[in-house]
Amino acid sequence: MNLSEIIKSEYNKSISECTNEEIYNALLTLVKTMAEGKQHKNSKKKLYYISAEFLIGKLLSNNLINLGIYDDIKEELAKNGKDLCEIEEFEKEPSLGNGGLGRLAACFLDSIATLGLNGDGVGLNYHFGLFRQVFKNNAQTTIPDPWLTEKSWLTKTDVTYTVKFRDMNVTSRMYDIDVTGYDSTTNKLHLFDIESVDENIVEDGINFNKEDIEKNLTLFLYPDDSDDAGRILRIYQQYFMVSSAAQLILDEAVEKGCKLYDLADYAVIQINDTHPTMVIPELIRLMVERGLEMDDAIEAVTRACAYTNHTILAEALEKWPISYLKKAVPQLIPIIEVLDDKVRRKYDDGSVYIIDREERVHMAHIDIHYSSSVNGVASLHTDILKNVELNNFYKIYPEKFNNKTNGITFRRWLIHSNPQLTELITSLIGDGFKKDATELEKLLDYKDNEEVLNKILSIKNTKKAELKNALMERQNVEINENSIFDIQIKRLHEYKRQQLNALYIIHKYLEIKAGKKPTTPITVIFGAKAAPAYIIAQDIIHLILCLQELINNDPEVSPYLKVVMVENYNVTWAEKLIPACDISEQISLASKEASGTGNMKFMLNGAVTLGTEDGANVEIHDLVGDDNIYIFGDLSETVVERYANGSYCAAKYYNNNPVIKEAVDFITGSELMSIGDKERLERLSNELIGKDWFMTFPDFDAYVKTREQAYADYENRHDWAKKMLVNIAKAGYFSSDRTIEEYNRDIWKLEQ
Ligand code: T68
Repeated sequence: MNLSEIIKSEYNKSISECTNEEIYNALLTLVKTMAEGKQHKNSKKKLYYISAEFLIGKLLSNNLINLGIYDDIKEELAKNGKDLCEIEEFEKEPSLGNGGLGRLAACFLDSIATLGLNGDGVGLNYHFGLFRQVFKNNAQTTIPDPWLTEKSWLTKTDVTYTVKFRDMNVTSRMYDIDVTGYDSTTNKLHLFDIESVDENIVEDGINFNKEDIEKNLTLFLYPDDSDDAGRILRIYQQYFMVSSAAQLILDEAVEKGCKLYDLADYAVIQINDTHPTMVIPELIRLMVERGLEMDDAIEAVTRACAYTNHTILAEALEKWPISYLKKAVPQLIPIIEVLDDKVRRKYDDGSVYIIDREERVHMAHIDIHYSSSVNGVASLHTDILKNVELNNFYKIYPEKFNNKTNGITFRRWLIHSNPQLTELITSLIGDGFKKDATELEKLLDYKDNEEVLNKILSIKNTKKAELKNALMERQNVEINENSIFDIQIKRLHEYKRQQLNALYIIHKYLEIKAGKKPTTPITVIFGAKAAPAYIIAQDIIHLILCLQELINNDPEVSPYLKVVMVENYNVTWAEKLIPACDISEQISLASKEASGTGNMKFMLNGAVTLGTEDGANVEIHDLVGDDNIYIFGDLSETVVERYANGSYCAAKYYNNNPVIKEAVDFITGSELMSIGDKERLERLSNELIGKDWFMTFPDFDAYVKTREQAYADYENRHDWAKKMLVNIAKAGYFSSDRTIEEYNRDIWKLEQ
């Protein structure tokens, strides 16, 4: 059936007579029907990508593009006086993820389906996702972000499992979302849920009774874990996810004739960071329950599992006290003890044990000992894992360690979010790049073509104007589309150093006040959510919002400098911000950002990176060369060394560098104090002067100098357009199709 037939049968109307909501619903039916017809034929071996997060974004356009009907539908709707963009507004964006890790999982699903691989995602059906961010009194507040509507991409299935906890059994049910490949087969994203969840238990903001597990289990992603109840709830969630996954995996394999010991011939399980780690002991437990010897079960599971590490930050590596696990899932303790015991018998280095002296279980250690692959997500990150952070493990298992530099799906981050640039590229080099992204390099032939360079600039201007309108419409903020758009969008974390950007803004504000005006005005845009329990991150948001108020209302400064923080930054915002960006801020402290994927999306859309030699920035730098990127700051070796010898003293920089002192003092000066919250601003200032754990001060001068250089170079638009073109042309390497081909070649080995 085509769209008008569906509309006829569902509503007995013609397209032009329908409301946008009715058309949206009909498009859901159309896509689901078409996707169903392209189900993967389900070959012997299957990948299960288990992740606590899938930051999928809105799906309508993406599905229409991947099914090859986007243009036709848009045209058909237009003929009937309907606008696809307006219809898209009906779709709620599910916030089933937090940041890069979750978005990566979504890009990977797109590429897995596109490459025709047999692989599904497995996660949880959070009713309220992460949270919705609302700014009040220049601070972040949080409210639930419901996304489940009566008609949606989610399909309830008949698949149910019993998941056993210490104090209760619950029934998990599988809900499916189709994952359409681009001009290819359809896979599934399986999201598990329980029926007893009660959305009404949420009181003010996002608070709820954390102990009422049957009612709260799948309410939120990352419920506040600053107290015991919150931490135990996370264990309940994780186990609920992996026990459901493990039962699904075993059932599907057995149905295909698998003998449990041969699981690895039927299933490969990619563990996305440590949140799904309990799948290892759970699979072992289930296999033993079904009659396998413990040692055989351990071998079988080890062969089938693979682990991806996304961070070297110690505080992000999960360690669960045994006492917590006992409260929720005591059945796993004997298995974990066996796994630990085997390690202890073989190695006397306590740093590789699973259970430490304080009776905590190191989840990553389970993954490394009992998986057959351990990968980092960018080449620098993997080197740091091998040589520093996980060196003790690397010495034991050199063959397990491998790098898989992250990637992004060009279907969403170019074709969907920047149709104008897509059209220009297609007109120049054909559309081969949509399937083989390295073909973008053909654009280099146009590096000196005046007409092409002008078109690239003009598309950038169009996207900037679109963003200006969106900001006016959604936030009632006016920006100048002829200013430089300098953008930093990512989770709020001290290591990502939004505070360094804020210090630059203060410095610039003071310069303008003193009469030194920038040639082209500058608009600095932020988007970031901060974990509710992460106080300093909230303080940084507060500082940025106060700067926004101060600067934008200062008639002396605002014609030259503006600051905008978008509210509730999400995938939909990213799709508008990235194509409009001139300068992409990737300024994490070297060694701390595992990879970054925003950096890739920006370069693909012709933004030039201002960044440190960190994560995938290093690879971007190698690809585009010195002339097409702005690199500053200390190298990761220096940083690692400085941490190791404990030599860093922030106060010395503060006292000896008047420019730093002036900017930091401004945080607690009268202008900001009259707008902001004394406690927050003072705490932030003290944190910087007393600690500055992520070393913003040592990089400050170089950052200012390099940023000024980028702004100066921007004045020569012709040369700037060349930099844009080189960035676009070299972005092909960062297609997630390449990343997934590598995962499959080295780890999954699925038939294509
Ligand atoms: C990100 N990690 C990395 N983690 O920071 C980023 N972690 O460099 C990388 O590009 C991306 O993963 C994909 O590999 C995350 O997003 C989390 O969100 C997270 C959440 C809870 C606990 C630990």
